Amino acid sequence: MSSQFQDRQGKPLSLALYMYDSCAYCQRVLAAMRSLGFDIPLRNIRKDPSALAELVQTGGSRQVPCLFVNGQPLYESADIIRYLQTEVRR
Ligand SMILES: N[C@@H](CCC(=O)N[C@@H](CS)C(=O)NCC(=O)O)C(=O)O
Repeated sequence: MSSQFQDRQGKPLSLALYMYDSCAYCQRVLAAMRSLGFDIPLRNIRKDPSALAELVQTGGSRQVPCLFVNGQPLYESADIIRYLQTEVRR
């Protein structure tokens, strides 16, 4: 299956946002995603124990939001939003 997203060089990107609904920082990222028209898969760590386990094992922290980019964690809402705005293409 081809990726919906690409980096600036046109290479496919696999993206997933680890989040939960009541997190204000997650809501900021979700608002940016809506504004960019990016339909990025969500992994809700409060509803899905396997998502929480993946976040902690791979990311090293249970902090959300965390954007997984080709399996690599990117923490901090401001950094995630900047990354989406500047590096990601549909
Ligand atoms: N500076 C971080 C703050 C993120 C943050 O504080 N996230 C909270 C939820 S709103 C969190 O992950 N807390 C740990 C937890 O819920 O276990 C950002 O902007 O992303």
